[in-house]
Amino acid sequence: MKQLLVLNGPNLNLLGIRQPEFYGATTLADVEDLCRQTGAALGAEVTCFQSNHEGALIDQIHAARTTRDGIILNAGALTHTSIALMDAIQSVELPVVELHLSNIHARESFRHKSWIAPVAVGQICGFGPAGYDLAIRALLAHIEAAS
Ligand code: DHK
Repeated sequence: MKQLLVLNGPNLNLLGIRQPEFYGATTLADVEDLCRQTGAALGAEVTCFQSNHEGALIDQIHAARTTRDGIILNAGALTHTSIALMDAIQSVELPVVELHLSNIHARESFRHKSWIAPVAVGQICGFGPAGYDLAIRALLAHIEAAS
């Protein structure tokens, strides 16, 4: 059974409350349930983790190196600033799908830059919580094709 990690970064614990015009009304708990259900339907085990702290996310990426087959990462605003997260992804050599609820390319210009994109398999953005379902499917297809 494939093991996937869904990592959510800063402020995503406030999903459902925070700026619903961008991030929707679905809570993080509901998003994580959706991820686990999609994974189970596709024969994968999904583990979820959220932190507001860059180092905690990096620790999770490092730990995933020997325990997971791939990562879905919504790094929140760290997407646009964190070379450390980019380096962590490059260091573990796991496939990563970059995920955003909102369409970052249709928002402020500072959100157009992603430090995750160059080290990700691909990016899914703009589809709200359904993006997590798409990301799990895309990641599993990538892992299957690579094996
Ligand atoms: C989430 C955030 O918190 C923002 O900082 C990003 C991303 C976009 C999202 O759409 O999920 O710019």
